[in-house]
Amino acid sequence: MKIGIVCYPTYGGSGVVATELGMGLARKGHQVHFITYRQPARLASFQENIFYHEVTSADYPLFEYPPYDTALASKLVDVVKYENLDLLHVHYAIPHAAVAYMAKKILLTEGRYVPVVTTLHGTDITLVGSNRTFAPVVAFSINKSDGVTAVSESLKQQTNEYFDIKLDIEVINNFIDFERFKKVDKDHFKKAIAPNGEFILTHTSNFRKVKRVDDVIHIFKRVNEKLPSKLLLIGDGPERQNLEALCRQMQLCDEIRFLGKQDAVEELLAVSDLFIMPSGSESFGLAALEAMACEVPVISSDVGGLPEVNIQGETGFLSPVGAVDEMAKNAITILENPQLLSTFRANALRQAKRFDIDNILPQYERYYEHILATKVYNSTTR
Ligand code: GMT
Repeated sequence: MKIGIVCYPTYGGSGVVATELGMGLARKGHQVHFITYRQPARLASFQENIFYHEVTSADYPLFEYPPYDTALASKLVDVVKYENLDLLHVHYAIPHAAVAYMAKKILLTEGRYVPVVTTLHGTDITLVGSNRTFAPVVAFSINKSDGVTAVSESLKQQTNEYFDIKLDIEVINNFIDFERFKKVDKDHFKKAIAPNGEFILTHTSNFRKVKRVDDVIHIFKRVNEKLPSKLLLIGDGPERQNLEALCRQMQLCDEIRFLGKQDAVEELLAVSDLFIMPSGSESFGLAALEAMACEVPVISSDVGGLPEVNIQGETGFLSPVGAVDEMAKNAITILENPQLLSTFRANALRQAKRFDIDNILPQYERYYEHILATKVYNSTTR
Protein backbone atom coordinates (compact mmCIF):
# COMPACT_ATOMS: atom_id res chain seq x y z
CA MET A 1 0.00 0.00 0.00
CA LYS A 2 1.01 3.63 -0.46
CA ILE A 3 0.04 5.45 2.71
CA GLY A 4 0.23 9.15 3.57
CA ILE A 5 0.69 9.90 7.28
CA VAL A 6 -0.12 13.30 8.77
CA CYS A 7 0.81 14.06 12.36
CA TYR A 8 2.37 16.59 14.70
CA PRO A 9 6.10 15.99 14.37
CA THR A 10 6.86 16.75 18.01
CA TYR A 11 7.71 14.54 21.00
CA GLY A 12 3.97 14.28 21.88
CA GLY A 13 2.41 10.84 22.06
CA SER A 14 0.35 11.15 18.87
CA GLY A 15 3.43 12.07 16.83
CA VAL A 16 5.40 9.22 18.37
CA VAL A 17 2.68 6.66 17.59
CA ALA A 18 2.25 7.97 14.02
CA THR A 19 5.98 7.88 13.35
CA GLU A 20 6.52 4.43 14.86
CA LEU A 21 3.53 3.14 12.91
CA GLY A 22 4.89 4.57 9.65
CA MET A 23 8.34 3.10 10.27
CA GLY A 24 6.80 -0.29 11.11
CA LEU A 25 4.65 -0.26 7.95
CA ALA A 26 7.69 0.69 5.86
CA ARG A 27 9.63 -2.27 7.32
CA LYS A 28 6.79 -4.50 6.13
CA GLY A 29 7.17 -3.19 2.58
CA HIS A 30 4.49 -0.49 2.45
CA GLN A 31 5.44 2.87 0.97
CA VAL A 32 4.95 5.53 3.63
CA HIS A 33 4.82 9.28 2.99
CA PHE A 34 5.04 11.54 6.04
CA ILE A 35 3.43 14.92 5.38
CA THR A 36 4.31 17.18 8.30
CA TYR A 37 5.58 20.68 9.02
CA ARG A 38 8.89 19.34 10.37
CA GLN A 39 10.78 16.05 10.26
CA PRO A 40 9.07 13.89 12.93
CA ALA A 41 11.22 13.62 16.09
CA ARG A 42 11.58 9.85 15.90
CA LEU A 43 12.30 9.79 12.16
CA ALA A 44 15.95 10.49 12.66
CA SER A 45 17.66 8.39 10.03
CA PHE A 46 17.16 7.12 6.49
CA GLN A 47 14.88 4.14 6.12
CA GLU A 48 13.79 2.37 2.99
CA ASN A 49 10.19 2.98 1.83
CA ILE A 50 9.90 6.22 3.82
CA PHE A 51 9.40 9.60 2.20
CA TYR A 52 9.07 12.98 3.85
CA HIS A 53 7.15 15.95 2.46
CA GLU A 54 7.50 19.18 4.40
CA VAL A 55 4.51 21.48 4.72
CA THR A 56 5.65 25.08 4.49
CA SER A 57 3.20 27.82 5.25
CA ALA A 58 3.74 30.97 3.19
CA ASP A 59 4.58 34.03 5.27
CA TYR A 60 2.80 37.26 4.44
CA PRO A 61 2.48 40.46 6.53
CA LEU A 62 -1.32 40.14 6.54
CA PHE A 63 -1.22 36.81 8.36
CA GLU A 64 -1.21 37.07 12.10
CA TYR A 65 -1.52 33.26 12.13
CA PRO A 66 0.24 31.41 9.29
CA PRO A 67 -2.45 29.37 7.47
CA TYR A 68 -1.09 25.88 8.27
CA ASP A 69 -4.42 24.22 7.45
CA THR A 70 -4.54 25.60 3.92
CA ALA A 71 -0.89 24.79 3.26
CA LEU A 72 -1.38 21.24 4.52
CA ALA A 73 -4.53 20.70 2.41
CA SER A 74 -2.69 21.84 -0.71
CA LYS A 75 0.28 19.61 0.10
CA LEU A 76 -2.02 16.61 0.62
CA VAL A 77 -3.64 17.17 -2.78
CA ASP A 78 -0.21 17.36 -4.37
CA VAL A 79 1.26 14.28 -2.64
CA VAL A 80 -1.83 12.09 -3.14
CA LYS A 81 -1.88 12.94 -6.85
CA TYR A 82 1.79 12.71 -7.69
CA GLU A 83 2.79 9.88 -5.37
CA ASN A 84 -0.43 8.05 -6.19
CA LEU A 85 -1.34 7.33 -2.56
CA ASP A 86 -3.97 4.71 -1.71
CA LEU A 87 -4.96 6.16 1.64
CA LEU A 88 -4.39 9.06 4.04
CA HIS A 89 -3.99 8.32 7.74
CA VAL A 90 -4.25 11.46 9.86
CA HIS A 91 -3.33 11.54 13.54
CA TYR A 92 -4.96 13.95 15.99
CA ALA A 93 -8.33 15.26 14.83
CA ILE A 94 -7.52 18.97 15.05
CA PRO A 95 -7.06 20.21 12.39
CA HIS A 96 -5.93 17.13 10.52
CA ALA A 97 -9.31 15.40 10.04
CA ALA A 98 -10.88 18.60 8.69
CA VAL A 99 -7.90 19.34 6.45
CA ALA A 100 -7.92 15.81 5.05
CA TYR A 101 -11.64 16.17 4.29
CA MET A 102 -10.93 19.33 2.33
CA ALA A 103 -8.11 17.66 0.37
CA LYS A 104 -10.41 14.71 -0.33
CA LYS A 105 -13.10 17.00 -1.73
CA ILE A 106 -10.59 18.90 -3.89
CA LEU A 107 -9.27 15.63 -5.32
CA LEU A 108 -12.82 14.47 -6.02
CA THR A 109 -13.35 17.45 -8.33
CA GLU A 110 -10.58 15.89 -10.40
CA GLY A 111 -12.17 12.45 -10.27
CA ARG A 112 -9.69 11.08 -7.72
CA TYR A 113 -10.95 9.53 -4.46
CA VAL A 114 -8.62 8.99 -1.51
CA PRO A 115 -10.01 7.42 1.67
CA VAL A 116 -9.13 9.07 4.99
CA VAL A 117 -8.54 7.26 8.29
CA THR A 118 -8.49 9.48 11.39
CA THR A 119 -6.88 8.33 14.63
CA LEU A 120 -8.08 10.03 17.81
CA HIS A 121 -5.36 10.28 20.44
CA GLY A 122 -6.88 11.93 23.49
CA THR A 123 -6.70 15.65 24.05
CA ASP A 124 -8.03 16.17 20.50
CA ILE A 125 -11.31 14.90 22.03
CA THR A 126 -11.13 15.27 25.80
CA LEU A 127 -9.58 18.70 26.31
CA VAL A 128 -9.50 20.57 23.03
CA GLY A 129 -11.94 18.86 20.68
CA SER A 130 -14.92 19.02 23.01
CA ASN A 131 -14.32 22.75 23.54
CA ARG A 132 -16.97 24.85 21.81
CA THR A 133 -14.27 26.58 19.75
CA PHE A 134 -13.61 23.39 17.81
CA ALA A 135 -16.47 20.95 18.52
CA PRO A 136 -18.63 21.38 15.38
CA VAL A 137 -15.65 20.94 13.05
CA VAL A 138 -14.29 17.99 15.03
CA ALA A 139 -17.65 16.17 15.00
CA PHE A 140 -18.20 16.89 11.29
CA SER A 141 -14.74 15.82 10.19
CA ILE A 142 -14.80 12.62 12.26
CA ASN A 143 -18.13 11.71 10.66
CA LYS A 144 -16.75 12.49 7.21
CA SER A 145 -13.67 10.28 7.67
CA ASP A 146 -13.82 6.91 5.94
CA GLY A 147 -12.58 5.21 9.10
CA VAL A 148 -11.90 6.31 12.67
CA THR A 149 -9.72 4.65 15.28
CA ALA A 150 -9.25 5.48 18.96
CA VAL A 151 -6.30 4.43 21.09
CA SER A 152 -8.39 2.97 23.92
CA GLU A 153 -11.90 1.76 24.76
CA SER A 154 -12.17 4.69 27.13
CA LEU A 155 -11.43 7.22 24.38
CA LYS A 156 -13.97 5.56 22.08
CA GLN A 157 -16.58 5.84 24.82
CA GLN A 158 -15.74 9.48 25.57
CA THR A 159 -15.86 10.40 21.87
CA ASN A 160 -19.32 8.87 21.59
CA GLU A 161 -20.40 10.74 24.74
CA TYR A 162 -19.19 14.13 23.54
CA PHE A 163 -20.26 13.88 19.89
CA ASP A 164 -22.97 12.30 17.79
CA ILE A 165 -20.67 9.94 15.88
CA LYS A 166 -22.29 7.94 13.09
CA LEU A 167 -19.34 5.62 12.43
CA ASP A 168 -18.29 2.65 14.47
CA ILE A 169 -14.98 3.69 16.03
CA GLU A 170 -12.34 0.96 15.87
CA VAL A 171 -10.13 0.65 18.96
CA ILE A 172 -6.48 0.10 18.06
CA ASN A 173 -4.26 0.54 21.09
CA ASN A 174 -0.91 2.26 21.35
CA PHE A 175 1.94 -0.19 20.90
CA ILE A 176 5.53 -0.82 21.85
CA ASP A 177 8.59 -1.78 19.86
CA PHE A 178 10.45 -4.30 22.02
CA GLU A 179 13.54 -4.01 19.85
CA ARG A 180 13.96 -0.62 21.43
CA PHE A 181 12.11 -0.68 24.76
CA LYS A 182 13.59 -3.44 26.89
CA LYS A 183 15.48 -3.65 30.14
CA VAL A 184 19.17 -3.39 29.35
CA ASP A 185 22.15 -3.23 31.65
CA LYS A 186 22.89 0.44 32.25
CA ASP A 187 24.56 0.02 35.62
CA HIS A 188 26.92 2.93 35.02
CA PHE A 189 23.89 5.21 34.58
CA LYS A 190 22.42 3.92 37.82
CA LYS A 191 25.66 4.60 39.67
CA ALA A 192 25.81 8.13 38.29
CA ILE A 193 22.20 8.95 39.17
CA ALA A 194 21.93 7.07 42.47
CA PRO A 195 25.49 6.56 43.77
CA ASN A 196 24.33 5.16 47.10
CA GLY A 197 21.86 2.68 45.65
CA GLU A 198 18.86 4.99 46.09
CA PHE A 199 15.57 4.02 44.42
CA ILE A 200 14.97 5.79 41.11
CA LEU A 201 11.49 7.15 40.39
CA THR A 202 10.80 8.47 36.90
CA HIS A 203 8.24 10.61 35.13
CA THR A 204 8.11 11.49 31.42
CA SER A 205 5.74 13.97 29.82
CA ASN A 206 5.30 17.23 27.99
CA PHE A 207 4.91 19.07 31.33
CA ARG A 208 1.47 20.38 30.55
CA LYS A 209 -0.97 21.07 33.39
CA VAL A 210 -2.97 17.94 32.53
CA LYS A 211 0.07 15.80 33.47
CA ARG A 212 0.02 17.10 37.08
CA VAL A 213 3.80 16.95 37.40
CA ASP A 214 3.46 18.91 40.68
CA ASP A 215 1.70 15.80 42.05
CA VAL A 216 4.74 13.77 40.98
CA ILE A 217 6.92 16.02 43.13
CA HIS A 218 4.53 15.82 46.10
CA ILE A 219 4.44 12.03 45.82
CA PHE A 220 8.22 11.91 45.59
CA LYS A 221 8.61 14.10 48.68
CA ARG A 222 6.59 11.62 50.73
CA VAL A 223 8.54 8.65 49.35
CA ASN A 224 11.85 10.41 49.91
CA GLU A 225 11.01 11.02 53.56
CA LYS A 226 10.78 7.24 54.08
CA LEU A 227 13.21 5.79 51.53
CA PRO A 228 16.48 7.00 50.00
CA SER A 229 15.45 7.92 46.47
CA LYS A 230 15.97 10.11 43.41
CA LEU A 231 13.45 11.48 40.94
CA LEU A 232 14.09 11.84 37.20
CA LEU A 233 11.85 14.26 35.34
CA ILE A 234 12.15 13.68 31.59
CA GLY A 235 10.61 16.05 29.04
CA ASP A 236 9.87 19.70 28.89
CA GLY A 237 6.93 22.04 28.53
CA PRO A 238 4.99 25.00 29.85
CA GLU A 239 5.02 23.97 33.54
CA ARG A 240 8.79 23.45 33.80
CA GLN A 241 9.57 26.79 35.49
CA ASN A 242 6.84 26.38 38.09
CA LEU A 243 8.05 22.86 38.81
CA GLU A 244 11.63 23.98 39.29
CA ALA A 245 10.39 26.65 41.70
CA LEU A 246 8.42 23.99 43.60
CA CYS A 247 11.53 21.81 43.94
CA ARG A 248 13.49 24.74 45.35
CA GLN A 249 10.69 25.64 47.73
CA MET A 250 10.51 22.02 48.95
CA GLN A 251 14.32 21.83 49.17
CA LEU A 252 14.44 18.81 46.93
CA CYS A 253 16.83 20.11 44.27
CA ASP A 254 19.56 17.62 45.21
CA GLU A 255 17.19 14.69 44.83
CA ILE A 256 15.35 15.71 41.64
CA ARG A 257 16.90 15.96 38.20
CA PHE A 258 15.26 17.73 35.28
CA LEU A 259 16.67 15.96 32.24
CA GLY A 260 14.78 17.80 29.47
CA LYS A 261 13.79 16.07 26.23
CA GLN A 262 15.67 12.81 25.84
CA ASP A 263 15.91 10.67 22.72
CA ALA A 264 17.00 7.49 24.49
CA VAL A 265 14.25 7.40 27.15
CA GLU A 266 14.58 3.61 27.28
CA GLU A 267 18.09 3.89 28.78
CA LEU A 268 16.72 5.91 31.69
CA LEU A 269 13.74 3.61 32.12
CA ALA A 270 16.20 0.71 32.26
CA VAL A 271 17.56 2.03 35.57
CA SER A 272 14.18 3.10 37.02
CA ASP A 273 12.35 1.34 39.85
CA LEU A 274 8.99 3.06 39.55
CA PHE A 275 7.15 5.22 37.00
CA ILE A 276 4.73 7.92 38.15
CA MET A 277 1.81 9.12 35.99
CA PRO A 278 -0.78 11.05 38.04
CA SER A 279 -2.49 12.68 34.99
CA GLY A 280 -5.80 14.50 35.23
CA SER A 281 -6.77 13.01 31.86
CA GLU A 282 -5.01 10.31 29.85
CA SER A 283 -6.53 8.48 26.90
CA PHE A 284 -3.98 5.66 26.99
CA GLY A 285 -0.67 6.56 28.61
CA LEU A 286 2.00 5.55 26.12
CA ALA A 287 4.77 6.73 28.45
CA ALA A 288 3.53 4.31 31.13
CA LEU A 289 3.52 1.47 28.60
CA GLU A 290 7.11 2.29 27.59
CA ALA A 291 8.10 2.11 31.26
CA MET A 292 6.32 -1.24 31.69
CA ALA A 293 8.14 -2.66 28.64
CA CYS A 294 11.37 -1.84 30.52
CA GLU A 295 10.00 -3.74 33.56
CA VAL A 296 9.10 -0.66 35.57
CA PRO A 297 5.86 -0.80 37.65
CA VAL A 298 3.53 2.19 37.47
CA ILE A 299 1.84 4.39 40.06
CA SER A 300 -0.90 6.23 38.21
CA SER A 301 -4.25 7.93 38.43
CA ASP A 302 -7.28 5.91 37.42
CA VAL A 303 -8.57 8.13 34.60
CA GLY A 304 -9.30 7.47 30.93
CA GLY A 305 -7.48 4.53 29.40
CA LEU A 306 -4.98 4.08 32.25
CA PRO A 307 -6.88 1.13 33.80
CA GLU A 308 -6.60 -0.63 30.42
CA VAL A 309 -2.81 -0.35 30.63
CA ASN A 310 -1.84 -0.37 34.31
CA ILE A 311 -3.50 -3.26 36.12
CA GLN A 312 -4.43 -2.54 39.74
CA GLY A 313 -2.36 -4.60 42.20
CA GLU A 314 -0.48 -6.39 39.41
CA THR A 315 1.58 -3.97 37.35
CA GLY A 316 1.24 -1.11 39.81
CA PHE A 317 -1.50 0.81 41.58
CA LEU A 318 -4.17 3.29 40.47
CA SER A 319 -5.71 6.06 42.59
CA PRO A 320 -8.16 8.91 42.07
CA VAL A 321 -6.69 12.07 40.50
CA GLY A 322 -4.93 14.19 43.12
CA ALA A 323 -4.72 11.43 45.77
CA VAL A 324 -1.02 12.05 46.38
CA ASP A 325 -0.99 10.50 49.86
CA GLU A 326 -2.43 7.25 48.55
CA MET A 327 -0.10 7.24 45.53
CA ALA A 328 2.93 7.80 47.80
CA LYS A 329 1.77 5.03 50.14
CA ASN A 330 1.43 2.64 47.20
CA ALA A 331 4.86 3.61 45.89
CA ILE A 332 6.42 2.91 49.29
CA THR A 333 4.59 -0.45 49.54
CA ILE A 334 6.19 -1.60 46.28
CA LEU A 335 9.68 -0.22 46.93
CA GLU A 336 9.89 -1.49 50.53
CA ASN A 337 9.22 -5.07 49.52
CA PRO A 338 11.87 -6.49 47.13
CA GLN A 339 9.75 -9.57 46.39
CA LEU A 340 6.74 -7.45 45.49
CA LEU A 341 8.88 -5.14 43.35
CA SER A 342 10.25 -8.04 41.37
CA THR A 343 6.75 -9.58 40.91
CA PHE A 344 5.38 -6.23 39.73
CA ARG A 345 8.33 -5.84 37.37
CA ALA A 346 7.60 -9.23 35.76
CA ASN A 347 3.86 -8.46 35.58
CA ALA A 348 4.56 -5.08 33.96
CA LEU A 349 6.59 -6.74 31.22
CA ARG A 350 3.94 -9.43 30.66
CA GLN A 351 1.18 -6.82 30.35
CA ALA A 352 3.30 -4.65 28.00
CA LYS A 353 3.74 -7.66 25.70
CA ARG A 354 0.00 -7.48 24.94
CA PHE A 355 0.77 -4.23 23.14
CA ASP A 356 3.70 -5.53 21.10
CA ILE A 357 3.96 -3.71 17.76
CA ASP A 358 3.89 -7.13 16.09
CA ASN A 359 0.32 -7.61 17.37
CA ILE A 360 -0.97 -4.08 16.81
CA LEU A 361 0.50 -3.23 13.39
CA PRO A 362 -1.49 -5.98 11.59
CA GLN A 363 -4.64 -4.48 13.13
CA TYR A 364 -3.92 -1.22 11.29
CA GLU A 365 -3.16 -3.11 8.05
CA ARG A 366 -6.44 -5.04 8.29
CA TYR A 367 -8.30 -1.82 9.02
CA TYR A 368 -6.77 -0.10 5.96
CA GLU A 369 -7.77 -3.08 3.81
CA HIS A 370 -11.31 -2.92 5.13
CA ILE A 371 -11.49 0.83 4.39
CA LEU A 372 -10.09 0.34 0.88
CA ALA A 373 -12.67 -2.39 0.25
CA THR A 374 -15.51 0.06 1.02
CA LYS A 375 -13.94 2.87 -1.01
CA VAL A 376 -16.43 2.85 -3.89
CA TYR A 377 -19.41 3.10 -1.53
CA ASN A 378 -17.72 5.83 0.55
CA SER A 379 -16.82 7.94 -2.47
CA THR A 380 -20.50 8.67 -3.00
CA THR A 381 -21.52 9.03 0.67
CA ARG A 382 -18.69 10.89 2.40
O1 GMT B 1 0.06 13.25 26.30
C1 GMT B 1 -0.03 14.26 25.62
O2 GMT B 1 -0.42 15.33 26.06
C2 GMT B 1 0.33 14.19 24.17
C3 GMT B 1 -0.80 13.57 23.43
C4 GMT B 1 -0.61 13.70 21.96
O3 GMT B 1 -1.59 13.51 21.29
O4 GMT B 1 0.44 14.02 21.42
O5 GMT B 1 -0.90 12.21 23.88
C5 GMT B 1 -2.12 11.54 23.75
O6 GMT B 1 -1.86 10.55 22.79
C6 GMT B 1 -1.00 9.47 23.21
C7 GMT B 1 -0.77 8.56 22.03
O7 GMT B 1 -1.95 8.03 21.52
C8 GMT B 1 -1.66 8.76 24.40
O8 GMT B 1 -0.86 7.68 24.82
C9 GMT B 1 -1.80 9.78 25.54
O9 GMT B 1 -2.46 9.15 26.62
C10 GMT B 1 -2.62 10.98 25.07
N1 GMT B 1 -2.60 12.01 26.12
C11 GMT B 1 -3.68 12.38 26.81
O10 GMT B 1 -4.78 11.89 26.65
C12 GMT B 1 -3.47 13.47 27.81
